[in-house]
Amino acid sequence: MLKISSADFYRSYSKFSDISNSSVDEYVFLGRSNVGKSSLINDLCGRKIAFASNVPGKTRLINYFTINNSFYFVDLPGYGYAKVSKNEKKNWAGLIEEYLSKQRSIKAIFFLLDIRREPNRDDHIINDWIKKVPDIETFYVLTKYDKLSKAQADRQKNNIALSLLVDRSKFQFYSVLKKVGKTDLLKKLSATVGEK
Ligand SMILES: Nc1nc2c(ncn2[C@@H]2O[C@H](COP(=O)(O)OP(=O)(O)O)[C@@H](O)[C@H]2O)c(=O)[nH]1
Ligand SMILES: [Mg+2]
Repeated sequence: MLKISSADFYRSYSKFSDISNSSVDEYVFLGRSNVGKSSLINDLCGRKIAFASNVPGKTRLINYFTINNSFYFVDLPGYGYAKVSKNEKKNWAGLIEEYLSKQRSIKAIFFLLDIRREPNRDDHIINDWIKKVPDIETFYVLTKYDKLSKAQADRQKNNIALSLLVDRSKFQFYSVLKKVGKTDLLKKLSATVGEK
C-alpha cells in the first residue's frame, strides 16, 4: 500500500493551455462536478488539501498537488456543472481530451462516477478516450457508496459497467464517510507508482 507521507499544494492553472510540459508523473482525477473528487483527494492524503464543494460562480481551476515530493495529483474541474455557459460546456470535453493527449507523463487516471447515477454523455466521452489509451492505468471509482444499500450498490455497479462496457472487476466502491475503498485504492496506486 502506498504511504502518502507528504501532500502539498503546488499550483493552480485557470487554462489548460497554461500548463507547461513536465516530466513529473501525474495522477489525474476525472469526473462530473460534485462526484467527490476533492473529497477523495483529501481522504487519500489524510488532510484537507483540495477544496471540497464547488461554490457557484467561482473560477474553476486545475489544481496540482505534490505527493511524496515525487509526483502530482491533478484535480481537474468537474464537468456538467450547471452554472457554466453553453460555450464552456461544449468546449469542456475537447479541453480535457487535449490536455490528456499532450505528451505528458500521465501515469494513471482516477475516473470517478457517482454510484447513484447513470453515466452521462460526458462520462462516455471520457470513457471512450480512456479506452483509446490502454497504456494509461485507470481506476474506476464508484463514489458515495454509503448512499446505497449493499444490494443496490452491486446492482448499480453492474448497470454502470454495462453502460460503459468496462469489466465489472475494474470498479471499486468508495465512501469517504464510511471509510470504504481507501486501502484498496492506495494498494492499486502503489503498484503503479512502483513500476517506474
Ligand atoms: N455521502 C457522501 N458524500 C460525499 C462523499 N464524498 C463526497 N461527498 C460530498 O459530495 C459533495 C461534493 O464533493 P466534492 O469533493 O466537492 O466533489 P467535486 O466537485 O468532485 O470535487 C460534498 O458535499 C461532499 O461532502 C462520500 O463518500 N459520501
Ligand atoms: Mg472539487
